[in-house]
This record gives sequence, C-alpha cells and structure tokens, in this order.
Amino acid sequence: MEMVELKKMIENLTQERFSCSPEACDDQQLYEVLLVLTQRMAQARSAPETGRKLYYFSAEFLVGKLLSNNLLALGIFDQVRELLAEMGHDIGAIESVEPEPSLGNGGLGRLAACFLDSIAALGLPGDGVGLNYHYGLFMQKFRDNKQMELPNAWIEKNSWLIPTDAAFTVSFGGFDLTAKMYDVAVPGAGNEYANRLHLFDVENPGAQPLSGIDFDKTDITHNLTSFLYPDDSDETGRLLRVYQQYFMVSAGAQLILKELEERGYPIEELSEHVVVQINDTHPSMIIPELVRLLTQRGMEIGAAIEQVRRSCAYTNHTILAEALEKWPISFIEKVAPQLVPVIMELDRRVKEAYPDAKVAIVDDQNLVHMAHMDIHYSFSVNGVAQLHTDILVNSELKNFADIYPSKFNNKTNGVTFRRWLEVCNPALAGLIDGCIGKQWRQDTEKLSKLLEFADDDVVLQRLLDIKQENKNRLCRFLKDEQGIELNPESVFDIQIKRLHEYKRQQMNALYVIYQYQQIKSGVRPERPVTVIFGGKAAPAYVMAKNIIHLILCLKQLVENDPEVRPWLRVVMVENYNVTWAERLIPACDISEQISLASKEASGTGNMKLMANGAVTLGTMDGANVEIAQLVGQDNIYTFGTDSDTVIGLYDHASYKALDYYHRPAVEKLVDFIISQELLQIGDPVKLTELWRDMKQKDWFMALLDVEAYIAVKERAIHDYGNLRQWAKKMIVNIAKSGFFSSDRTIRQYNEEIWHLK
Ligand code: 26V
Repeated sequence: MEMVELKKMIENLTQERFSCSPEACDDQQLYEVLLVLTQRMAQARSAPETGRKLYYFSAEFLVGKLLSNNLLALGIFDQVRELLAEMGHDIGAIESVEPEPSLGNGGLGRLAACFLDSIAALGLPGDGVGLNYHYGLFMQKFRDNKQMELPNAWIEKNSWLIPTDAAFTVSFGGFDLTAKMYDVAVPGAGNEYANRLHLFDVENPGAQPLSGIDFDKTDITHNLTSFLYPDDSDETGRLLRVYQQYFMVSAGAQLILKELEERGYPIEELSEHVVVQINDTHPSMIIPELVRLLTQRGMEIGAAIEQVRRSCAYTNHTILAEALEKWPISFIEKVAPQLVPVIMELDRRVKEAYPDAKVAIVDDQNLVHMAHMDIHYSFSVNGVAQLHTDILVNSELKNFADIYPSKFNNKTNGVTFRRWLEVCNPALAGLIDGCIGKQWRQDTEKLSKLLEFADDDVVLQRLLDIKQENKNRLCRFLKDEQGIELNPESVFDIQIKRLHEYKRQQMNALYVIYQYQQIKSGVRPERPVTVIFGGKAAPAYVMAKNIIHLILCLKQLVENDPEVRPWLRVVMVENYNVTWAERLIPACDISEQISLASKEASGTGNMKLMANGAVTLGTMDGANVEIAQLVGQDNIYTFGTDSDTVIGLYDHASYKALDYYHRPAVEKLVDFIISQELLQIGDPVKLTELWRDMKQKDWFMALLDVEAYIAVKERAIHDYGNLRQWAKKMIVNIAKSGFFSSDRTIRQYNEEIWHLK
C-alpha cells in the first residue's frame, strides 16, 4: 500500500474519532486508530477458498498482543512505523498500551496461536474455535515472596473481538444458554487472505469476582466464560470446566453444520468437507456432540459415527497421568445428559470389538477417559515431538497403537518466526537479511545459509552486539516495570515456562544455592551470572507455589548480600506472559530446558530461544532431542538421565530420593532450603514442606540429575568466556532453527492429516 494512502487513512481515522491530527493524539488514541485500521483491512480480506475446511478446536489460544503481528501480516508494519515516527510517535510505545489477551496457560495455548498464524500465512482454510474468557488466566503478583492471583480484565471497549450475528443455543441439563460468537481476524502474512478465530461467549457474562479470583462457580449462566480453567481443586470448579467444554464444542459443532449447509453440502458428506483438530482432550466432547447432531438430523447412528471418525483428528500434548482428563459420567449426566447415551454407545462398540479393559472409554468406576474416546473415534492421533510420539506408541498408549498402528503419527511442534524473530528481535532479523537476504522470512530453512558466516568476525561481533543491546533493553524494562536493577554484562541464564515440578525449576534453584554457597566459601564463579525465572503456578498447585516461594526467598537473600550480589543475581519476572517472553527471549544467553526426560512433550520456548541465538542447556527430552541432532554436541549442553531409564525407574518404582539426598554434595544443597538464612526470610511451613518433599519424594527426580546439571552449567558459564566461540554456537543455533517454524509443522499437518487443498 502507498504511504500517502496509508497516511490519509490514519489522518481520517484520528479526525473521525478524536477530532485531531495524528500528531496531536496520545498513544492510547493512536492504538485505537491502528486497531480499527488493521481490523478493517483484515475484515476486507476473504477466507481462502475452501476445499476441505479445518476447525482447530482449543480451550486456549494464547495469541499475545496483536497490533504488530497484524500490521506485519497485512504487509504495512514498516510503513506504519515510519509514518508514526514522522508524526513524532513510537510504535513500541503505542503497542505498550495494548492489553494482552489472556486466553491461555502456556505451551498448548501458544502453539494454537502459532498454528493459526501459520495456517493463514500458508493460505489454508482453517478457523480456530475457543472461548472468550473475560478474566482470562489470572494476573500474577508477588507479595511476601509468594504468588498472589488477581483477575485480569483484559477486554476493553475497543478490542480485537468483532461481535458477529451468529448465536447458537446450547442445552445443558435443566437449562439452555445462548452462545454468542465473537471473531478475531487472522490475516495471512504474504497473501490476501484472512481466517478467523471464533470465540464463544455467554449472553450475559462477567459477574464480578467475589474477591481476587474467587467467584460463584455455580452461577454458570454468568460465569461460564469468566475464567480460563477455573481452579479445579474442588468439585464445582471441575464441573464448571465440563460446562465450559460442552459449551465450546456444542456451539462449534453447530457452526460446522451451519457452514456445511451454507456451502451446499449434505451432512452425509461431512468428512469430505470438514476436518476437526482436537487440541488435547479439552474439546473431546465434539465427538459425541457431532454424532448426536447428525443423528438428530436423521442420519443412522453407524453412519454418523463413521462420518465423525473420518472428520476428527486428535493431538496429545502430555503423558502426565494427572493431566489426562477423566470425567465421572455423573458430571456429563448433569451438564449434558443428551451426550450420555451417545458416549455409552461409543463405549459399547469399543468394548464389543476390544475386550481389553485398558482401552475402554468408560471404566469400571464410571470415569469417561476422554483421550480413549479421541483415539477410537478419530482418524489421526499425533504427538508433538519425535520422542514424545515414540513414548506414546511404545509405552503410554501402546495398547492403542497395537490396535491402530497407522493412526499414530508425529508432528514436531513449531513456532511462528514472524512473531518470535521478525517482530520481537528486529535487529537480529536485520542482520540476517544483511547476510543471506530476506527469503528466510518466507522459508525459514534458508536460515541454514548463515552457517557460511560462522567464521566471519564482523558478523559474529555484530551478533554479540545485538545480544548485548537486547540484554540492555530487557534491563530497562525490568527497571521501569518491576524496579529490578541488573548487570547487563552478566550471563543471562533464563528459565521461562509454567511452574511445574516436572519442568524442575526447583533443580535450577538448587543451582542457585550451590553458587551462593560457593561464593560464601570464597569461590567466585568465573563471571557474574543472572538466573532469570518467569512463570505462573496453578492457584491450587501447592508444590509449584512453594517453588516460587523458594526462588523469591533466594532472590532476596542474594540481593541483600554485598558479597554475593556482584556475582550472582536471581530474578523472577512478575506476571510472565507473551509480552514478557518477547522481551526475555532475544536477551537470553543460556536457555534452560531441564525437564525430567520423557515428561516434556515437546517444549516450544526451546525453539524460540534457539532462533534468537540462545544456547540450550537441557535434558534429552521433547524437542530438545531434535535440537541436539540438528546443532551437534558442540552447540548444546545436554545432561541427565535418559528417558528410557526414567521410564524404567517409574515402572519399577525404584527411584529413592533419599539415596540421592544422602550424597554429601546434594544434602548440603537441599538442607539449605531450611537453613537459618532462608527461614528468616521465608515462610517456615512452606519451605519445610518443600524440603521434605524433595528429600523424601522428589517425584520428578531433581536429585537424580542435580549434580550433572551443576557440572554442565558450570561448563557453559566457563565457555561463555570465549565470546568468539560462543558467538559461533549462537549462529549455528540460529542457522539450524529453521526446522522449528510452525509453517513447516502446518505443512505437515496439511499434507499428512488435513488435506485441505
Ligand atoms: C496440564 C495439567 C493440568 C492438570 C494438572 C497438571 C497438568 C500438567 C500439565 C498439563 C499440560 C497441559 C497440556 C500442555 O500444555 N502441554 C504442553 O503442550 C505444548 C505444546 O504441544 C508442549 O510444547 C509442552 O511440552 C506440553 O507440556
């Protein structure tokens, strides 16, 4: 688009809305103007022509701020930035007033957002279907070194949500609700198309929280879409989740059938024209709901089941038993009694064909295993990294893989480089353009051409300078927003992800303790190190909250010790979200990916960090395995017990934390959790609980790997001293990251599962 034309549009909008020139507008006003402008441009685009159309069902879409991303997709980012600069405004400042939509927890939701971006960029017909949570995931605050949860009212008068006329009646046991549909436009980068993210909402939403994130979980009519995954530590919370799930899939299923009819196809041809991707088990009730709706419209049950089976595909994102959903049939009876006979029929057919109780949908305790329903009644089951898929096929879901060997397939995750390199790290993107041209922006595999520059001193130095600038910028954000002052010259060692014991933030905390004790005994690290954490703990997850408490206590201890502070700093970013990720990732030196092998299905932060020139320090878990294969042993730091051994330890229940605790080097670290120093700072009950759990249970085996972890981290920090060598590792990581583009992942989904065009 011409600059003059764009300028005129902005001027008209500021005049229309605020009766002033763009120059005279403040950041908030300009943000609103740009929002309207991009929304209009995106809405003027048409959907890609449909062959088969994809519906990506997900309880989470962690889209992040949308302004820059949408400007980029519309092809006007550079022009708008320039125009604004001419008008005396900074696009970064304007974007900073945008509230971040709070529609996801972590990796699963962010993956869905990257996928929508790539589906649109590839010009494929595919819409997202989810829920419009008004308070989203909670806002995290730290008080007394503990996590507090506050509601995050992210929806403003002017938002990305476009109200539509579409509305569907969802019948629950005893009452009906209307699902109103809001759309967020998803413009495709580099083409003229736009898809949609459909977010369903109740008609009269948003009863105010009672206090904090507490609300009346029995007031379904008003609160169904209040929060993302309300606390499921009690029964009403769990029941509300089932209400949310059925609301999403019932409205979504009606939308599918309505669009099928509008396109002029009979329901008997559903699977020729529609594919439903089920993102984890949260949308699994789409299966019985579609069967129900098809039979209601006159189809015979067997034919309906067959159509649904050929339309649905399921992605598994975790092998953690506690995360695999199993709902009591009584819950479904209460929420959606009309589904019960359908689920019983689906289960009956399974039991008739396969007597193995382990593959039943409804077990002997009347629990409905959602993943089992997905596997039997879909045509594709995929894991999200090669190791994860192998574990599904060979152990976790072996009974199913034996029945349906050809259903199982791998789709290694990816991330959109538009957001995670072009937008968040423009300096690095510019350096890459200068070296290899701009084609990598369309085809990230071309990044491998950077390998030719692995010995180019000018490029290596520029790479280090950019990293330093990004570290400086992060320091400014941390200072301005959280009052934290850091040494930007120190090594930035970063672990950003949801808090979970399997991800082992507690093991990283043990490293901090190790380093603290070293310094106190007179042994300084080779150079100053800053250990940065970011992540939220589920409100009811006591142990995860205890780990946050330990980290924050360590932060205070280290900060107030003049002997330690110059050498070691600990930071925990408050309210880690997509926006913080965009600042942290370009500034990272060492990327912490230290989950217990076999437990992290893939990880996607690992990919973003690598693409931004961080070097991975990780276990052979999830996609780390593929990263290691690509970059080679010189360009990654791996350690720890391998996944086969870990699986064996669980199978034979043979891991004994106490045995590892009693190693002198380990005991010293663990016991420090209840040292006088820390007990003076922290809550003795919480610290003691964590200490006891680590030494006696340690379910995710931090003590098994902690010594190897400390050794390899020391080696990485040593190697960082040779900056030229380090820059070479950085460039190899960037060069090899192209495989992890979600464009590649989506191409594979399309070619091997969806067959959209
Ligand atoms: C859910 C829950 C819910 C209940 C309590 C414990 C628990 C633990 C884990 C989860 C995981 C939910 C699914 C999820 O977010 N999986 C993540 O998906 C990413 C995208 O595929 C992948 O990169 C991460 O490895 C995987 O953890």
